[in-house]
Amino acid sequence: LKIEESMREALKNDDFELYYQPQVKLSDGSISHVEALIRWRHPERGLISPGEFIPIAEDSGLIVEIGRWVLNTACVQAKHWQNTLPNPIRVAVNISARQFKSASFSDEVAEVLLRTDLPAELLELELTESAVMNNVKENIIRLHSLKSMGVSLSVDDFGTGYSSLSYLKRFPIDTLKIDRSFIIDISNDENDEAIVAAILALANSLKLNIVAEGVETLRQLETLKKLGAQSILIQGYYFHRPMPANDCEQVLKSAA
Ligand code: G
Ligand code: G
Ligand code: MN
Ligand code: NA
Repeated sequence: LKIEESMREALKNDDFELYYQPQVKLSDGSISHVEALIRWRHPERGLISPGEFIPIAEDSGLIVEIGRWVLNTACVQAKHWQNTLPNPIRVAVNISARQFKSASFSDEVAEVLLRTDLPAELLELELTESAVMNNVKENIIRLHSLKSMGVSLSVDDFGTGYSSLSYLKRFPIDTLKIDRSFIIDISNDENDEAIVAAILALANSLKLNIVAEGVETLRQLETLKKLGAQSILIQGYYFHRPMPANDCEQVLKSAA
């Protein structure tokens, strides 16, 4: 309960912050996508990673409020970049299962786009594979209602859940994010390489975009290139770590 109270305090005191991690196009090094990642700047404990507090926020329901703050902050930032950068930058926001399931979620998305005057194409919503694959019938309706506003939809942590491939075809999604666990050993483990190759083939035939997450080394990058994955986006420490908005803006400016 203690941590729950301090999360409420943090919302009031503006102690949360969004970091941004660029996604780099493998073929030409350009950047037109970034993922927003929440951080908690705790007055005593310093920077706390979301892995520590998001699960607690989910259990307590506070994720709905935190999620609203994240969505609003990311849209304000995306609007700022639309006004100040020469190329369009799409900002991806993580949506927890609980947020996605709440009845008012798509209204909230519509409202924040209107209020921040952000074109819907500049917002991407990242849903985890497990969130999307529960209650498939309901989710297809939810996803269509979001999609009809013009936002992009991506499936986070792809490959870790139990995606039914036949459902995948019926979901109006744009992007699969290959989970980091398949990338870590991709250059040493033939099985991981085969799995990634299969995901690439699947994405290709379903006309989905791909983001490879957690690319840390040149070897991993070379293996992805070898698999013919020129059109994919690379998100990982090899290129950029998540960073504060101002630092990210400098990266976006120099990549433009
Ligand atoms: O940035 P980092 O690797 O520490 O993030 C850890 C986890 O926290 C990731 O699974 C990420 O999806 C999740 N996460 C980061 N930011 C947000 C957010 O704004 N909302 C939600 N729901 N999850 C987030
Ligand atoms: O689950 P989700 O994909 O939303 O979370 C992405 C998380 O992965 C972020 O917390 C981010 O900090 C982390 N991340 C991004 N790139 C790398 C990387 O190259 N290596 C590692 N270990 N983590 C990464
Ligand atoms: Mn994510
Ligand atoms: Na992920």
